[in-house]
Amino acid sequence: MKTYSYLLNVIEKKRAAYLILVDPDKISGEKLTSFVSACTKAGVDGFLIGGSLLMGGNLEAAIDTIKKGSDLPTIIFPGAVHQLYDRADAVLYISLISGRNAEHIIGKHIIAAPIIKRMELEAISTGYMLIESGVKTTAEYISGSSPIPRNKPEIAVATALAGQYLGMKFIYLEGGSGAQYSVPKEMVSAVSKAVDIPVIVGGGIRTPEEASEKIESGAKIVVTGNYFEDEKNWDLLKEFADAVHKKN
Ligand code: 1GP
Repeated sequence: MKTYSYLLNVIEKKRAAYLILVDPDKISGEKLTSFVSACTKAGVDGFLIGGSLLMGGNLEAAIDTIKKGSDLPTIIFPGAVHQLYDRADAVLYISLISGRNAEHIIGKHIIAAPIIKRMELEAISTGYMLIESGVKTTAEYISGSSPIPRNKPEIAVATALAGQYLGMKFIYLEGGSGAQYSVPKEMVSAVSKAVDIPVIVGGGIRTPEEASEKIESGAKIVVTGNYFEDEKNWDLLKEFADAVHKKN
């Protein structure tokens, strides 16, 4: 449980962790090398790699590139069973507990389990919850499941508690990549208060203030992806990392 312990340690030492989602369809090669270096200098705590849909991107090459440029953990964020690679440090073993599509709750996991075992990958069991975010996101469409309404924190609380009681190590509140609105702070707060396991929040976070607001509401890990696909925004990496880490 090296990567899981590492994340708990970051949360303890820095108040929260900041992870960057790398979509291999959107960035690769030299641009990824420069991005990894910018992230490392800015104080990012690790990388998630993957996506709901990989068109032409190469997950393995992206992980190799990140590992060449940084010692930060590479954690697969799998959109499908074929998104597994033995050189990664860990895989978020995500079960879509907000949905009712058995394939995404347990089906794909059974196919992936022997592969994960063979690869000796660290699997971090994560209760993944899609939250309504203004637009239909790729994650929602591909998974064929409806998100939890954003004005129903009680549904999110009950679902997250179920995840905890099933033994999950993290709860991931997901607005979906490119979400119009990020997960509401009231929901982050209600879920974080109800569960004892760390809450991850991602999707549609575009400012350091928004990142910090999630942490102040009780989240322990913030993830951003889209915003840094535009190189012009890289200057703000440190501001995001500081906003996540800073003590009040
Ligand atoms: C990770 O899907 C998110 O949880 C990333 O979302 O690309 O909107 O930052 P963005």
